Amino acid sequence: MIDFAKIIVRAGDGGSGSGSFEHIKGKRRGKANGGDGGRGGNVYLEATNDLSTLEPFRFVKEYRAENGGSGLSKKRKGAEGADYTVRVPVGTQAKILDDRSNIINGNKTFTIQNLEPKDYDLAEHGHKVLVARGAEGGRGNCHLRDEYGRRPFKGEAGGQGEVCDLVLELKLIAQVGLIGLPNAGKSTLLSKLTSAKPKIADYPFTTLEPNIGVMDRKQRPEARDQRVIIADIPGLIEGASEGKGLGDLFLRHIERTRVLVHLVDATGSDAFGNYQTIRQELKAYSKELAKKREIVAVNKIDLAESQVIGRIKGEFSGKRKKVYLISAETGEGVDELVRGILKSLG
Ligand SMILES: Nc1nc2c(ncn2[C@@H]2O[C@H](COP(=O)(O)OP(=O)(O)OP(=O)(O)O)[C@@H](O)[C@H]2O)c(=O)[nH]1
Ligand SMILES: [Mg+2]
Repeated sequence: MIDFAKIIVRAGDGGSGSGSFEHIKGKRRGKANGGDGGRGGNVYLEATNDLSTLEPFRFVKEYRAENGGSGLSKKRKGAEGADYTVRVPVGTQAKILDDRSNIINGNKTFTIQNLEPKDYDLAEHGHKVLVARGAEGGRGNCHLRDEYGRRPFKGEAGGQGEVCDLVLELKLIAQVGLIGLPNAGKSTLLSKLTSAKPKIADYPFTTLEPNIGVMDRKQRPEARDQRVIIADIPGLIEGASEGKGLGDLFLRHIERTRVLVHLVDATGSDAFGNYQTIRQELKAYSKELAKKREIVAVNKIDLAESQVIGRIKGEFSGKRKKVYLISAETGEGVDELVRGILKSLG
């Protein structure tokens, strides 16, 4: 699931002012009557419930509003450029990149500093923000004088519309986050709980971007009328909170979840130690995240010896931690885990 996108937005340039003179029979030139150029259109971002990913922005990176029309004779103003509204999913945060906030073009500097704040939180359907302002049109020669006080032949050039780079970021608002070491079986579990079809493979870092699935009555009759959104993120490793591996890039996706399901691989050499490693990383990344309610599920019990499973269970219960024993592959124990998840969501 795409969660980041970088786009360029270009507001419309102002139309140029007209350089026009009245035609009067018998006279070489009448009064200057060139109208002003029209204003360039603005670019807006608008939050909508009709989109749920930033996927469309993978293909189209540039969005522009229309330029203003040139001024016309008889003091007629050029047409205003049409605005452009970029529709983004609700929950998108947009950031204007600093390094492009000043755009030098010729000897003019265009700033977007008057567009405060520079971070936008498009949290509700219909939220709309201005991200690039269209430029004013140039004045027509009926409004201009040269240094000798005469009307010039030409109108003024229009201004240049603002251009900026925007980073869009979508926080997936899932209620449940699946965490664990790479290869623990997170994606397998997601595919068991929801209709999502994430890539599953027997090597670490199969999941490179978060997957999201919806658990509803169709997949799990226990869910009845509840729809539970579950996020599967890339595996975490020691040092993840400092940027090792991939996981930390995606931890922010589970910051808003209500419950974490921590998957521990029963076939690993040190299941409890592995569990503690991930807990350390969570703590180092964010205290809030570490405080979140957590359900521990020991996975791949179909592969592990029952003695090993017993030992792992013992290690957790020694620390007063209840564990669910499951096989995401065969489905064993998954019903009970689902009930545990639903219960913890209240
Ligand atoms: N036998 C068995 N294999 C499992 C079980 N759960 C997952 N697997 C296998 O373990 C491997 C890793 O599973 P994934 O679901 O891709 O693991 P992941 O945690 O999403 O891994 P990353 O995305 O790399 O972090 C795959 O080959 C799965 O088929 C299980 O309960 N039993
Ligand atoms: Mg995975």
